[in-house]
Amino acid sequence: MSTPSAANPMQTTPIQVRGACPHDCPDTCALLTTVDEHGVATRVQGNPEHRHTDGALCAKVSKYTERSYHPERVLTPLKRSGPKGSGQFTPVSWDEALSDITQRLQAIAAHAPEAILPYSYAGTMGMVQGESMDRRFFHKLGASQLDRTICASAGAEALIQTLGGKVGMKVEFFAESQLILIWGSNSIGSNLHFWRYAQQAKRNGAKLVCIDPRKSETADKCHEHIALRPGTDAALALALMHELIAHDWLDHDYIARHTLGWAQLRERALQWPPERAAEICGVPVEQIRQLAQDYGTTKPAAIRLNYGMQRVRGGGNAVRAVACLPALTGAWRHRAGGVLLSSSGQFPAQRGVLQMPELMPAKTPRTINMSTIGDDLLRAASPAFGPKVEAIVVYNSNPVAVAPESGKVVQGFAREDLFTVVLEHFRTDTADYADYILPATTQLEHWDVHLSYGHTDVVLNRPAIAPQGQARSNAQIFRDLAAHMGFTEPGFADSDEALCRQAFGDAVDYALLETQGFATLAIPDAPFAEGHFPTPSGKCEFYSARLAAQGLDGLPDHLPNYELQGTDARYPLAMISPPARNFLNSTFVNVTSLRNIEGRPVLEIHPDDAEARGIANDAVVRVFNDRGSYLCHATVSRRARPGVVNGLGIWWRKMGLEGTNVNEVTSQALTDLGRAPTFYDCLVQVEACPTEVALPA
Ligand SMILES: Nc1nc2c(c(=O)[nH]1)N[C@H]1C(S)=C(S)[C@@H](COP(=O)(O)OP(=O)(O)OC[C@H]3O[C@@H](n4cnc5c(=O)[nH]c(N)nc54)[C@H](O)[C@@H]3O)O[C@H]1N2
Ligand SMILES: Nc1nc2c(c(=O)[nH]1)N[C@H]1C(S)=C(S)[C@@H](COP(=O)(O)OP(=O)(O)OC[C@H]3O[C@@H](n4cnc5c(=O)[nH]c(N)nc54)[C@H](O)[C@@H]3O)O[C@H]1N2
Ligand SMILES: [Mo]
Repeated sequence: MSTPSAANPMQTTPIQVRGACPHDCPDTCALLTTVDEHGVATRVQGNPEHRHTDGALCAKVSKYTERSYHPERVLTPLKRSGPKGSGQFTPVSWDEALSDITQRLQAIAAHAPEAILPYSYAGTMGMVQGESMDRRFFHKLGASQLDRTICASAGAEALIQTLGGKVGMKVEFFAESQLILIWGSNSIGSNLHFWRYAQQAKRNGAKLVCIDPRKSETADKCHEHIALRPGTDAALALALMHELIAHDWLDHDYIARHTLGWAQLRERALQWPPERAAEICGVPVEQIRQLAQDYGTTKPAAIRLNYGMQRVRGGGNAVRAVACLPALTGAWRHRAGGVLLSSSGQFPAQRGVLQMPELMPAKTPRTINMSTIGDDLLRAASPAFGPKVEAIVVYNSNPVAVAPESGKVVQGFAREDLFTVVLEHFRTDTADYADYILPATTQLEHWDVHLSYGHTDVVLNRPAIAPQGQARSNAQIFRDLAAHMGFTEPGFADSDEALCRQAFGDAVDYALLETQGFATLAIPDAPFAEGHFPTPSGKCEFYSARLAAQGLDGLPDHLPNYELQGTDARYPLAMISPPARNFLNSTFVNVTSLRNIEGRPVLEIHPDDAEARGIANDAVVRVFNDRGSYLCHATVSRRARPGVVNGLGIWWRKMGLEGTNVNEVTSQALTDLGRAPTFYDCLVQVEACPTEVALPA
């Protein structure tokens, strides 16, 4: 006999519910969750009907039930009962938590609403649980605005200046390319469904080239690996242009009709003979010449450009330089040619409807950059900064683990006079500093709708199971807070499902989303075959008058790292900190089966650099600079290039050695464009650890 499930009282047999993967990943997979007759989710699979997901999920999301039913889920509101950061909490009722939070926020708003700061990123990429009722709430409150720069804004700004928006090739057509440059991406780990198309191309004879300082798992599977120094991609791209010009591998007709600033770019590129770039990039000049020949003579040629190159001082310029390449060779003429960094600008999202900026006070509140939260939480009131931050409401993010220069971030969150509310699934490093932790639902338990930054389909997420314990969706929590505050605008009454419908309005067929689970946007296969770039000129802008008007270089150039190797004898090693494959930023670190695969926090170091420091494989090492120091285990490996160490991230601090992680040493300096962080522009020293190490409990 079967009993009806909790999510669906009519259900008496196992069912499959269509959903969307919420994680910060370009793939935005369509999910199928099997729910048994007791309302328990027993399995999460990829939807085989969705062409990009193709029935396959990554290792992480295959474990989604393990994460959702994790014994350490926060299932009731919790109030701090010990010192800040101690992680001591007592369960309280929703009513007590909401009433007290309301009073605290009202008291601050009475003198300085901008002293309240929301802090969120893409823990869920859902438009409803990530950027709807929360924004309405903070707009009405008059809180500070948050500049959400921690991941992608350097590249986004570069694309906007060059191509006119976050637009590019359709991911499926990589399968038809004859040459694919995978530039700054470990796609096997972070963009699996693109990688499947690249594999198809490889089987059809395409050449795959990986451009990455680290010999990543993706580099292992490509025909060629160009292991350049971190932060030197613009130099490489300019040398490629030099060779395209020198050998006349140019599409003169395309350049004449669909580009702007060719004469200026040509002059700039001619200053970059391959020898000059080889010196800067630290790669053989022959490798650059060969790459130029491959790119100049293979058709169709495609570039999967990604975030690896952006996390340095010149990250924006590097993206600008690479984004110019397909217009020089006319690669855009073919649907399997061009470049893809992000597809998210192609979606007709109705952000104004969802977020209601009209609720903001007449004087627009200040904006605080999330990437400098370490400094900003420690800043005193001043005419330039405005009021000191007195309250922070964190959701969909774990800043204590992921933001740069964590020593300062921790100091800020530890302030006794900072009122902190964290909406979470788990007691993360950030939640440990909360005054209140509010239990949030997971993707299996709430409604949402998703765009993607790696394909061009909208995906709907229906709840598969009832909320666990007393968990509420983010949107519900902000609706509840609005009610306690006495906000009466009708926008505060919209249900989560109503918000799903508002996200794209009539621009997407909602009935199709309901029946099929996803809907494909109508976009031409080769969007820029005839130009029509969404820039002011309608052309690919090699020269950006908009940048020049801001007093910046109108042309892309190579900007050396802030922390340039060889300039500080104390810190001779460049450190990059790309993600570990089985984590997603700091998400999944507490999922035992995935953590067991990663083992423990590691620093990959080249055998020569290890030997010079007397560091044996697996030894505990201290990684340090003037900002801080952290401990981890050395992996002596040729995955690291000489002079560069790879600190794989992003571990929860409390699960690392001595309660630290890689962001102890990263800096708060910002990129050339887009005000983004420079995680991979970081000099360190590494030493075998002389002392006994405190291991996590
Ligand atoms: N499994 C997994 N998937 C993820 C994530 C995750 O944490 N884990 N994170 C998600 C998020 S938030 C994002 S933003 C995307 C990121 O997705 P991608 O941008 O594809 O990033 P990664 O896979 O981290 O690959 C970055 C690669 O760039 C290399 N790199 C570092 N510095 C440089 C440089 O100066 N130049 C070049 N050319 N390469 C460099 C690194 O060694 C690394 O292999 O992935 C998403 N998907
Ligand atoms: N050193 C170094 N640091 C980095 C990076 C790097 O490469 N190197 N990468 C950077 C990048 S690309 C990014 S995008 C950032 C990412 O940083 P974050 O955006 O902070 O991402 P996560 O660490 O995954 O934390 C997301 C949190 O959101 C929570 N969450 C998920 N869904 C929900 C929900 O529905 N409701 C609520 N309330 N919470 C939810 C999860 O439990 C998780 O704790 O980190 C950056 N930090
Ligand atoms: Mo990211």
